[in-house]
Amino acid sequence: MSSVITDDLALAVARAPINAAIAAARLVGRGDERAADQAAVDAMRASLNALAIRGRVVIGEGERDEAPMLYVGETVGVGKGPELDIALDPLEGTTLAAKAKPNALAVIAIAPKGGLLHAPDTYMDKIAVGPGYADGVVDLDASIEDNVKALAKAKGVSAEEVGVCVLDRPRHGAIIEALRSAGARVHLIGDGDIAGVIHCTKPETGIDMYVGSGGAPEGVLAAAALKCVGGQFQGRLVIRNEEERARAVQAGIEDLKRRYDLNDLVLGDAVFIATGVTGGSLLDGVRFAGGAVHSHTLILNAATKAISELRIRQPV
Ligand code: VTB
Repeated sequence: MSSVITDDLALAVARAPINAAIAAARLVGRGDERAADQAAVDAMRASLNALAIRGRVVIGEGERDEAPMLYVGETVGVGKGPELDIALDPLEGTTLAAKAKPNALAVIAIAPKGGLLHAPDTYMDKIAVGPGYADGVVDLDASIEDNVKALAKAKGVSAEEVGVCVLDRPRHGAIIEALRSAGARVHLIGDGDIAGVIHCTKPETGIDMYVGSGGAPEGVLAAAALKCVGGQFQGRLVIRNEEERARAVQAGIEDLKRRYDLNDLVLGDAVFIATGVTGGSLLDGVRFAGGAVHSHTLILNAATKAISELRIRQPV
């Protein structure tokens, strides 16, 4: 049976991140993270509800009691059409948008029903590399030094030519130190580790590997992107207290210490779509000019292997 995940469906779904990005872009640089996020959520929800899909949010804005819109379990779409799992982050990098810093994105991934891990809202330890390496070239449980060495060897370069992206957080102090003493170049980002992971697939960014802990939901979204363009991703939930344990159990996670590979997070076909809110190394940001709004969107389809970029100029 052919996949329900067609390029036409991907194009239709793209309206959701595009509209979310445009809505959030009006609030870029205003220092109001909440307002920018809410605008993106409202626009994404309205767009999804206009689509001929039977969608279920598996990664969203939070659990039902804490998020009135796009909560986990919410159904979206007109109630006809393919049954889909939806993972979304209407504004990935709320702080980036509020401060007008690069790489704020509106992001969504879709898969046939049951195709995406329902990741709880906890941290996840992550490691990722781009395509073209033997399976298991890096390992979440190996030392930073061994991973840098293995990657350098596989790439045929010295460790000094390995670039690694890490979220700039005090909790990553030891990782950053170990990376530098192994010889690697460390690219620190303030926020947005979905973009951080995708950077590994783009040699021009100088980034070969992503390591560190970030949101588990963002881990599934990043894995969906890698599923489409190739690359490797491993992750493990970080459970720090009872509340997080309860959240994971509620999400249906049985083995809290499980190490997830790409294919455990995204089981089969998937589409990943991101629209730039602020411009950056992956996408241009939304721009208002001459009575029009310009947007830039990346659509990756694992089912058809199509990689599309959409530039839309539409009246404001
Ligand atoms: C992570 C990361 C996201 O926020 O969730 C991070 O995955 C939050 O980390 O991409 P801290 O709790 O350490 O601030 C992002 O960077 C942006 O949503």
